[in-house]
Amino acid sequence: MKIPASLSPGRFAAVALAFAAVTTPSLAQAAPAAPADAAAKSEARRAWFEEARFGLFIHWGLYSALEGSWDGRSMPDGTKPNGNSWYAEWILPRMEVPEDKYRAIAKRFDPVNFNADAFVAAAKVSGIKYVALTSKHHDGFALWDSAVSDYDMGATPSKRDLLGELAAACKKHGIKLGFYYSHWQDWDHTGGAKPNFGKPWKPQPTDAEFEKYWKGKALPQVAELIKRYDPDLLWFDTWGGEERKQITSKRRDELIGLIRSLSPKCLINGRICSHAPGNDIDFLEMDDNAYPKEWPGRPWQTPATMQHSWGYHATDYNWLDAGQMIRNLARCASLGGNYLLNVGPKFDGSLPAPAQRRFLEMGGWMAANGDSIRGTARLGTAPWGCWTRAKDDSVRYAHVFNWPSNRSLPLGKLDGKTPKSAALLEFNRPLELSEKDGEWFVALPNHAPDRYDSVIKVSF
Ligand code: JFZ
Repeated sequence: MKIPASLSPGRFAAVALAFAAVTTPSLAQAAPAAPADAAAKSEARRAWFEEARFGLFIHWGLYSALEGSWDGRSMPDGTKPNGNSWYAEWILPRMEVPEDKYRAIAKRFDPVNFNADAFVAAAKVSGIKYVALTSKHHDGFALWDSAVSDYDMGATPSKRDLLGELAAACKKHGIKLGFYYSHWQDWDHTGGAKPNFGKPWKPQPTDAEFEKYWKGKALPQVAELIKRYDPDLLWFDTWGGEERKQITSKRRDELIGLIRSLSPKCLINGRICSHAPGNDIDFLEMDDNAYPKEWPGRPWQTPATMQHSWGYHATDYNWLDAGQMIRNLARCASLGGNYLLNVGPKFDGSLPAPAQRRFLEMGGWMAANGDSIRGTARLGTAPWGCWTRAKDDSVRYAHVFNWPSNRSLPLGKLDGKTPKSAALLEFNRPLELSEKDGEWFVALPNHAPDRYDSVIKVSF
């Protein structure tokens, strides 16, 4: 809710202070950090992130109530000019839901089945080490009680501090805390960017309008998130250079400057400005479900869905199986990247059964093979799968997706290193190594012991 300054001096001061940090001349004129300095700081800040390799994305908001359907029609809906998408969190503009009806969902947002502790515990089983929850998605609704907006958790019956509950659960379970914040698209505020549809749904803001939104909502809300919840990561969203007009390098640096001034530890993703992320982000964010073919030259992450939709969609049956996710995770690790796997909780806060099951399945594999993912460094792809390795290269992990029918796994030249032993990681059973013309081979059992990714540990 919006709070007049006179009623809540503490809160207002906090926001005003954060705000002053980006507007005071001294800071605005300060030279940007030298790239080398910024790089060293980022390296220290993101150590946990690179160690983790695996995180959980959570898309949850008012859209979750509609479950991908409106007025008897489900997304994707070819009869609507902009309805041809599975993304249930886009239901408002794509299915042309009347705005008053969409906004009214807030009045019945009472997530009685959201138990942050149980939720985090269930997700943690999978092996994830951090979460990123949509604190505000494109629709503009803040999932916490914001001092600069009435379109927020404060307008719901329970007024629960969901972000605080999640923060406490993460702390308890040793999981790092992240928030997605839609800083560019805001469909509720006149000044927020709007979808770039063939048939416009709402006009784009003028620059003056965007500036009003930027200073009056986006920057203060980001400051609130940091001051109230002390996140380890902020996840911003722009794509395809479409943000060019509104998210200029100046505004990008203003937002980064605000975050850096309030929190030395908070990581920032590259989608803060897709056309020019600059040197002061902490990692690149790939396109949705997009995997690079080689190391992009910086730390990176792929945001991935379990279905097509990010927000809960009741009739999106396009679930990946756990095996596909396990391979995606291994592929990311093999190229030095992270896998941010999404779940869309139901409107009542509960975890959909198919997601719960996949957490368990991935966790089963991770319990046996986690050493080949967590804390590893990149080593690239292989004809039969991919490679990861211990940071000191004392151990290499062959992730075998395609089991050779001749029972001999070609390891290649191993950079001229001589392996001491090889073993199936899960079974800790030795396998025979042999060498021919400088190339190494492992003798395999008849059948792949894991139908998704059998890991062979090669020690030096
Ligand atoms: C964006 C959001 O619009 C979407 O709702 C979700 O939050 C997702 C994680 O991010 O969607 C995108 C962003 C970038 C691309 C595609 C969808 N892209 O560049 O391919």
